[in-house]
Amino acid sequence: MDQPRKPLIANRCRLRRREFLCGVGASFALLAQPSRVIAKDGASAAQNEFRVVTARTGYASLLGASGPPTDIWGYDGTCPGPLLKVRRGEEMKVRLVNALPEPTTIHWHGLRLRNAMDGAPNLTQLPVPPGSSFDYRFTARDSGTFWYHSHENSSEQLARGLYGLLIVEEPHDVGVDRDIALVVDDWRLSPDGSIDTAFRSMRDASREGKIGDHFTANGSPLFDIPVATNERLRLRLVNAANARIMALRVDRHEPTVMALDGQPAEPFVAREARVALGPGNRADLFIDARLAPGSTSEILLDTGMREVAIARLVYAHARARAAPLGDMRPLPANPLPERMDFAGALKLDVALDGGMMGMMGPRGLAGGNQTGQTSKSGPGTAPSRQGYSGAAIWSLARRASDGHSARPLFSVKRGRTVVLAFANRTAFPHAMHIHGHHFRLLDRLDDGWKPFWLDTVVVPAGQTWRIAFVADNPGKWMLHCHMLEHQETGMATWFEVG
Ligand SMILES: [Cu+2]
Repeated sequence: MDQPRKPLIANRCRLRRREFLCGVGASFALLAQPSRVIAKDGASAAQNEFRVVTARTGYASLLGASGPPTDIWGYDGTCPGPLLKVRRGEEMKVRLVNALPEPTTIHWHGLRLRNAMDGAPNLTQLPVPPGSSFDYRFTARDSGTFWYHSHENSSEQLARGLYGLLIVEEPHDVGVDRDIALVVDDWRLSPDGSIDTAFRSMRDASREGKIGDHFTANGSPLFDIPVATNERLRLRLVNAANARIMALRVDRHEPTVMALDGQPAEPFVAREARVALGPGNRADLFIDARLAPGSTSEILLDTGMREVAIARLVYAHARARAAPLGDMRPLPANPLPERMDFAGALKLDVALDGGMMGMMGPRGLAGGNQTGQTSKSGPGTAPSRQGYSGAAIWSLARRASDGHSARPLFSVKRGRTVVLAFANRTAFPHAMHIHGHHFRLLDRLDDGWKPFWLDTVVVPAGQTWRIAFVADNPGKWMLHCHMLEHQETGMATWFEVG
């Protein structure tokens, strides 16, 4: 059996440790540190239990089978990366090996896991230098649709393909015939099919972020989903784009929204068969395939100018059964807080400012180093970055930060309810993402809330939206815009649950 190169956890170079302390501040001594990868034949039994995921260069057929392949960065060299699956309540053990030319981490988006495994660089762990590895190990508390992606130099590393799907399986069968995921992305490609490497553009960052015009689902320009008449399909949608809000429509079908951002919702029929997902958002749809055998139906992405097919439901020539299945039962609940104490809540106004038509001026980011990105923590130091590195274009609660500054936005005792009012005073929408917790979106006029949970919410320009959550997961958690160019130019902070 082929064994991947195994890291030796015990081997830590003293010199490099000293560099950590000098280079990025003594407080980071407390952060979990990566291990050096040592090429070695054979491995201990304990190491075998980890699923090794290597961040490396690879290829993807973004232009389809007939087009030239595109050089990407991907987990195990593929985009999306390998599908990771675990059953609820079980432990996930992933060893990230960094074979990239620059540092990286993995963030497990939407998972309410223990803080040290969250992958927030310089907040919960040191970035993993090239040639090193990091062991992620956590229990999956919630079943649902999640994804994992780089959280270091995110705007470039995600745009190059470093993301994948993570499914936490329900404790019992949910009554579908097929379970298909569509990880949707938009790419900016050069005419020869290669990824446009003009990352960190001030122009993109000060507007809606980097928007691509080449669309893929699961790395393919048109992904075919086989179905049969009267089957029930579970469709897991993930928006993996840097900045685009994906407005999707399933033609000639009536999808029911069963879960959002991994958490079961009170099922509801999607209006006009449309679902809009901000960057990072997921939706689980149940779709009864009611067209005639041999039919084909499209899943369309609305660019605002036109609709583009990104996938198709391709019907078999025979029926699966004589009639569709009966009622849809809600997905099994996850252990989320049942109530919130609004009277005793910490309430905070979080102003979102900056950007084009609200420009703050070119200041440096508060906290952290001025590049905000570049790790000095190991060999193969990241190449010098062009573009906006270190510039403050946006602010969150009147501070422009890279998300690991010395001071948290707030500190809260474990178990307290937190209400945040995101006041978007900019000319662009922002996808506000909170790590380690799911929140309720509050109604505009009263203290009711929407019948679903989210970990990322798109706050439209000029509007104030309030969210509430119980800060029940101890540690240091990022709160940032998931439009990655915004995140990297000021719209990021963190909070502490004690
Ligand atoms: Cu934003």
